Amino acid sequence: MGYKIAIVGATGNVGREMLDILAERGFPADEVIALASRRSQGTEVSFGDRTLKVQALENYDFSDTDICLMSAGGTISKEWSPKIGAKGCVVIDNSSAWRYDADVPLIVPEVNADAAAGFTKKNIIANPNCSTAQLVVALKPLHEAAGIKRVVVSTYQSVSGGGKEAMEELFNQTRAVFVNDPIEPKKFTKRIAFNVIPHIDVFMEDGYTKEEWKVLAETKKMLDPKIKVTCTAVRVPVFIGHSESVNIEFEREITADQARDILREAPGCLVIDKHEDGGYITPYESAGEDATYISRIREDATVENGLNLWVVSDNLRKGAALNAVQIAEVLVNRGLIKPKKQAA
Ligand code: 2RA
Repeated sequence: MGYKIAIVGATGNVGREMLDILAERGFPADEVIALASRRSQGTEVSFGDRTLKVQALENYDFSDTDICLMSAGGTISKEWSPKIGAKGCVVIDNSSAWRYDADVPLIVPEVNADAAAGFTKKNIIANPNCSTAQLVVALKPLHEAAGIKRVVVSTYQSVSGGGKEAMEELFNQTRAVFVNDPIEPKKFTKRIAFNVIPHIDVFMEDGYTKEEWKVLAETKKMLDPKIKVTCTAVRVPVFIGHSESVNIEFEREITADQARDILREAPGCLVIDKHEDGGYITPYESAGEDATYISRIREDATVENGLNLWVVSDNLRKGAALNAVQIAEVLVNRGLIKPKKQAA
């Protein structure tokens, strides 16, 4: 007997990707239910070679559902995750609503899969922000090898992180530039076509943005609270794939060659690092792929034990849907949950 899985936000960028990844990886599901707001009721979404009719979240009874993959934003998650959890269905939530709650594990399976067992307090597990997920996949094996003291991250985040409307805005503005139409930013605060915007999510009192704060808070929660992290998060005119320039200071000596060898063996990492034209990865090439790619591994001679990396991943996959499905796989493969139908 397999599991019954519900996807909340099934019509969105990440929801659709979740359905694709469940099908691709042959997740042991007997039934997959697509849910969204009443507005999307009746819409069709694909799941492998099947088509699912979207049902309204408000009318769905989670009593016999085992796992809910939720990607519907923080407000919906705040309201619905506790209700769904109370029905004995484990919510794996992609929003920031629960990530910093001490009773909710925040999980990247390559980094802290053991912590997933702590889901029982609220029946909720949080999926990290896209820019943090790929970062910690690359940092974890290096931290184990040489102890990370401080990380300076600059992100180059694709518009798909802002949803379907953000992707449409890049497309429409790019077209408008060529045909000389007026450009009116809607979703973004400034023009995104042929531009970059150093602002993602809301501003906080200290001048950092919430996106930048998430990178440090989540890295500390998942990897090590002692690591110092600072971040500048930037939106770039790329459809899919987040890139990060990462400068790391270690406790102990680690050479670029040693780091390359460690990352080559590390789960989830793929090193593409030839010192020649094109011997590195770009976000365009990461789209549709599962790996966290690491290129441009270099020693930073301006600090003691310093390294620079270029880290790229598909933000809709490792940064969201893939990581959520991998968390569900941890629950299943470690026997942390059993299908309700079998248990009855
Ligand atoms: C972004 N971090 O790229 C968001 C998506 N989770 O805007």
